[in-house]
This record gives sequence, C-alpha cells and structure tokens, in this order.
Amino acid sequence: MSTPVDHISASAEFTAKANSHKEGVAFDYAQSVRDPDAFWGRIAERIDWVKSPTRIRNVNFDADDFRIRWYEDGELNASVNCLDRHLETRGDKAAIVFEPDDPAASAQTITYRQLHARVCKLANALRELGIGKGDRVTIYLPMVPDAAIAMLACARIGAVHMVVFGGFAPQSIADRIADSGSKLVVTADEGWRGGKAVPLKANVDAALKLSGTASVETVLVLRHTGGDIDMHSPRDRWWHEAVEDQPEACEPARMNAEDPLFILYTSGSTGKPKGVLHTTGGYLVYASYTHETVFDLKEDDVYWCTADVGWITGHSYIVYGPLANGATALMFEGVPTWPDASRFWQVIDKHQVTIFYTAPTAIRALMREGDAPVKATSRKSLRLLGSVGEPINPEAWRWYFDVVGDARCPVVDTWWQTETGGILISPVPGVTEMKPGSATLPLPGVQPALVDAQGERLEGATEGNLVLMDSWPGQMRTVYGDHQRFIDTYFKTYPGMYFTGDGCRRDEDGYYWITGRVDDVINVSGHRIGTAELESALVAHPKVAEAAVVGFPHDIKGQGVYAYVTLKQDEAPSDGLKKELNALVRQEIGPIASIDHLQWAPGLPKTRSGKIMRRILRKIAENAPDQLGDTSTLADPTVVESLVRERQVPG
Ligand code: 6R9
Repeated sequence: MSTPVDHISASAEFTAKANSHKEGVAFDYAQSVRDPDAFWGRIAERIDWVKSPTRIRNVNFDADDFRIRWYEDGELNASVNCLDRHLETRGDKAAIVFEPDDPAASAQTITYRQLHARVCKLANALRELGIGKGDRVTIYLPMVPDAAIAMLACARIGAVHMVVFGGFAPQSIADRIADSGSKLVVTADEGWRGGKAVPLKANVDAALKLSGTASVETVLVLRHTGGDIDMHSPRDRWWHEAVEDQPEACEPARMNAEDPLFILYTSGSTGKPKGVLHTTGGYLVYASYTHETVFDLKEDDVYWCTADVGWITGHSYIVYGPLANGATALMFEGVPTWPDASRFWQVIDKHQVTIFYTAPTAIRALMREGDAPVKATSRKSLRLLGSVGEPINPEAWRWYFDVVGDARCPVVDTWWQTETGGILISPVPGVTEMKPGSATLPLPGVQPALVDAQGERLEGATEGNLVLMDSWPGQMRTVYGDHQRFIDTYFKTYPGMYFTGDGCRRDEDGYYWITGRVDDVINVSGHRIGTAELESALVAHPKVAEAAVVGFPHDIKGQGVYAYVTLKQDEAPSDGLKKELNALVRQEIGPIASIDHLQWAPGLPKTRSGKIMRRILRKIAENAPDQLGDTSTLADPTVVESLVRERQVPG
C-alpha cells in the first residue's frame, strides 16, 4: 500500500496523451461561464442537427418568469446522432459488446451497422403498433443490448421512453405506467442475475392488473431466457415476430430540441416518485460532451459502465453519451460477485476494457473480498477509472486507484443526478489534480455554489447546501405532468437557484466534497429511495399505526434503511411480523428497498405540533445518542429515552 497523500496527479504517460492537452481543446472555465452562449453554442456543434440552433439558451430560474430552454429552434433526431452519422466511418466498429450473466455463455458484438438495422426494424414495428411522436413507452428489460435498441427505437420515431429498473416490483411498475400514461410496454420473458432468473414478464402481467394501467394496449416481449411465461392475446406480442418483416431502414422523426426524449422516475423527499423529463437537444449535447471530456474518450477505447440502463447513469453513459460519440460500450447482464468476486476484472481482461465506470458500493463490496481476486487478473488494458452514485470514501478510492488501477489510472469521481442529465462536478483527467474522496471541480459551464439554511451564499472554504446558480443544457425540464412540482421542489427552497438536495464542503483549493443528501432521501447502494415511499409501504400493513424511516451509515451500501414502527393498540411485535413488513416493502417497491433494521417504537419523537423529529431518529439509528441536539421541542421526552434504550444494533 502506498502512503495516503492528499493530491494525486495523473501519470505523465496519461497526461501526455490526454485529450485535454490536444491542441485546440483548452479548458477555459472562466471563459465558459463568462459567455455561456458562446461556449454552449460551440459545444452544440458536436451534434448533427437537421436544423442548427440559432438561439442557444433561454433560461430564468425565478419562479414568476420561469423557463429552461436550450437550442430551442434547433431540430435533430437523437437516434440518428447515435447511429446513422457513424455508418460511413464506423459502420463495422463495435457499438455494443454484450457480456452475459453466465461466463460460459458467449459474448456478442454488435457493430454500428447492425445496431442501426436492429433499431430501425424495431422502430418500424413500434410505428406499426400505433406508436408515434410523443407517445410514452415503458421499457422493463434486463441489461441486454435490446434495452439500448428499444430506447433508440423510441427516439427514432419521437416516442418518449420511460425505463423502469428490473429490480422494481409490480406496484412500482404500475405507478410509473399510470403516471406516464404509457401505451406500450417492452419487456422480456425473464432476465438473468447471478445465475437466477428474474420474472420480468410475470411482473408486468401483475402490474397491468393494478389500477391506472389501462392506457397500455400492447406488451412487446423479448425472448431472452426462453423461460415459461403467459402470453395474453391480443395484448402480448413477441418482439422477434414483430420485427421479422420490417425493413432495415426507418425514416427518423424530426424533433425539436425541446421535444421530450425520455422520462425517468426518481425518488424525492415527499410523496410519489417524480417523472424527471429530459428533452432532446440539450440532453444529447450534454451527455456526449461530458462523456468525451470526463472519460478522455479515444477512438479505440473499450468503455464499460456497470450501471443498469434503468438508472440515469445507464441512459447518459451507456446509451446516449457513448453512442453519440461513436464509442464501443460494453453491456454486462451479471453482478460483480458471481460466480466469484473476480468477475469484473475477468470481464475487463476478456474484452480489453480501457475505461471502467462503477459505483462506490461495488468497490467497497469487492474491497472486502481482499486483493487476491483482483491480482489474479491482468487489467493492463485499463487506463481510466470512474465512480458515481454516492460519496466514495477515501479508503475505497485508494483501493480502487492502487489495487484495481495499479496506481496507473486516474480516478474520476463524478457527481451528478438524474435531474442534471450528466456529470456536473468531476476531475478532467490529465488536467485536474485528484484528491481521494472529492469530486473536485465543476466542469466547464457549470456554476455550483454553497448556501446556508437562509440561502445566503457562502464563500471560501466552508460547508453548506449545494446549489447551481445557472443552467446547463442537460438539466431536466419538468416533472412529467406536474410542472409546478418541478418549480416547488428545486427552485423554491433558495429562490433563483437550483437546489440539489445535497450537502457539501468546499476546501481551501475550491474542491467540492459531497457529504450526502440533506433531505429525506436515502442513498442505498447508489439507489435513491424516498423515506416517504418506505413509510407509506409500512403503514399499508393493517397492524401498523405509524412508521418513520431514516438512513444510517452502512459499510458496503453507504446507507442502510432503519425503520421505526409503531403498532396499533393490542398488536404485539414479533419476528414473524418483522418478516411480513419487510416482505411488504419489497413487494410494494422492490428488492432494492429492503429494511436493514426495524425497531419497534412504542411512540415516535414528535414536536408539540405533531411533526416527527427525524433528526433525532437519525442520531439514534447512527448510535449517537449523545448528539441528539436540542430536544426541548419534544412533546414527550420519554419516547426518546426508550428508543435509545431499545435501539437495534446494526451489524
Ligand atoms: C448519477 C446519480 C443522485 C444523488 C446525488 C448525490 C449522490 C451521485 C455522487 C454522489 C457523492 C458522487 N451522488 N454521485 N454523491 N459523490 N460522485 O447517481 O443520480 O440516482 O439521481 O442520485 O446521488 O447525493 O444527489 P441519482
């Protein structure tokens, strides 16, 4: 182990070849924020427009005259940018390399020409099934190339895709279908994860029995595992039959830059998940620009992002960014620890991966397995490592850098959100000095700031709430179907600024250190879960009177779920009931939302006005009863004493 140091530079070898040192690629941050129109106008030229935009930005964060529009008179098609424009120069280049869950199953390579043909065939089939511009299409697929194909086929005909992560349960699928009003669902018979089949079609069947899903006319089913499923005629159609006779060309829809490209649901601090809406022009410009800049992309790179396409990271940095850039992207259906903890590194060697982008939770889980599974592989092909999804602790950062990257590869710790569409704070490798645990500095054109609880801007080395003072092209445009909620959620806390929901420290070098969510969102293994969603699942049980959920520090997951449950009078706690409640949460939300610790609470700490004091519950869950802070507003202080006494011991 090398000794920890604060500042780490990319190696001379990396720096010498870094894109950022090529002639003409100056990273003039000051210039980018001084004249954003000039800067973003120039960046937009990387995309093929049917009609080039003449108006670059039209933005106002003030609630009474609110607007976010980028490139608003431009016209383009996202799928053309990801496919057609590469055919001449990259037709035979691998667009997607697919590594299946089972290491014994053969990998597949899809060239840009083949991908173009498959997207066109599916786009034609979707049109024939009555899908057109503006229609919403739900995609619930495993991590297979067909997921990218389905997204691009929607983009080709101007349909708005809404991908649901395969780990979500029928109720969550149904809620999203209902909110988006999807006409068609694309799914597969089953998916594979660590040798186990995931019943995707059965989940869709169950979802479509739930209320609010009547908008769905067609379910298109990919045959993937060959597992036994029910097909309901005429609603259900096989994908392979639908595309069989379709031509390999498809006239792309001409889209305005501000036409919706996709909706992706994410958890917020209140109520049901929000449909984050991204539009076509700005999103594509931003995803492709940041993908090339942050990952120092070169023509011959083999780029692997381990995220699922069900999350924003999969949208921006498996599908749209890499394919718009003509890169080779690896898609992996499996999990990091199956058949063993060496799988990631074996896949890297097998496909000669050069850029690897994963999440801290995976890094910590693999770090726990020791160095041997890593050292058993070569990893010589690697030249850059990335991290996303939650704060990476310096210890995990060092292990990633020293052991996985053999101290050769810069690590880019990339901070961003579903709402931001692409990376906002990250090192530019070869330019930005790294500090383990810090996402470092804003990318060109991005203006973060820290504010106190009153919204006063804080200067210098300090800690506060992270806001963005101005827009960037990849910013979300609205909450689908509820524009007021968009404004209220992000622009009301601190008027005139976009509030991220994250807390952050800035050091004496101006480096940003994200400390985590300051709202009621828990980040479990990089998955955002609103405490309100968990609580409403718990109180749905007939024996539960009240529930409060908080996060607590977890070695592997970053944060774990800690639930306090008050039972109705005459109901008795039992281990059986605990299991029932956990099963209920998994059934309502999905397996990603398991409860780590459940404490029976005779009562919850409340203010005299009846507000649950979560701050106190968080401290009890963290096992820091000496840091409860001001408890003078508690209606009944004895409640807290008993909770502290009865605390569950995580671990
Ligand atoms: C891309 C993505 C967003 C939340 C965000 C923050 C946390 C993401 C991070 C990070 C520290 C990083 N987060 N990247 N925290 N360092 N490099 O993850 O989007 O699922 O919407 O989550 O994740 O708390 O607010 P999303």
